[in-house]
Amino acid sequence: MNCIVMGATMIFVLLAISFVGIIPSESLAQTTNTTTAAGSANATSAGGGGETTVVMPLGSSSATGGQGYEPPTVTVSAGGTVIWDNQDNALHTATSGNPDTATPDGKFDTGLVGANQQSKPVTMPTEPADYVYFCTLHPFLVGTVTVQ
Ligand SMILES: [Cu+2]
Repeated sequence: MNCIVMGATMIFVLLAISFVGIIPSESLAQTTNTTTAAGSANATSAGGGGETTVVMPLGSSSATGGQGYEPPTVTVSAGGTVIWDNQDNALHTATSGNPDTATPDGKFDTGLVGANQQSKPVTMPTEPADYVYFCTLHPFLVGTVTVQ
């Protein structure tokens, strides 16, 4: 009788171990999907005058990947805020300044945004203008915030 109980326990333990092995990868995949869906929703609502979100897409750390800030240009009202949503697997920034010389001008800066992280809402200047920004780690990534 004890042997049967022991056997049944062993089977449960083995089943539990195999489930633990399976579940994390599934939850990771779900988390990634959820993040992507949320990012798309934010990008869509930006056009409607809500929160303005710019995505740093997966692959944008590659100079030849052709992935840049999405959308590359956003328009906000004076003093409005923008959130950068890093969906890439590398660190990025959105730093105002001259991308040709990779020189920040101090108008705004997300600081480093980790992979699959969002920046804090970054307050834009109040003076209407086109503000060019770039990634300090990948200066080939260039975007524009138009303040109107
Ligand atoms: Cu970058």
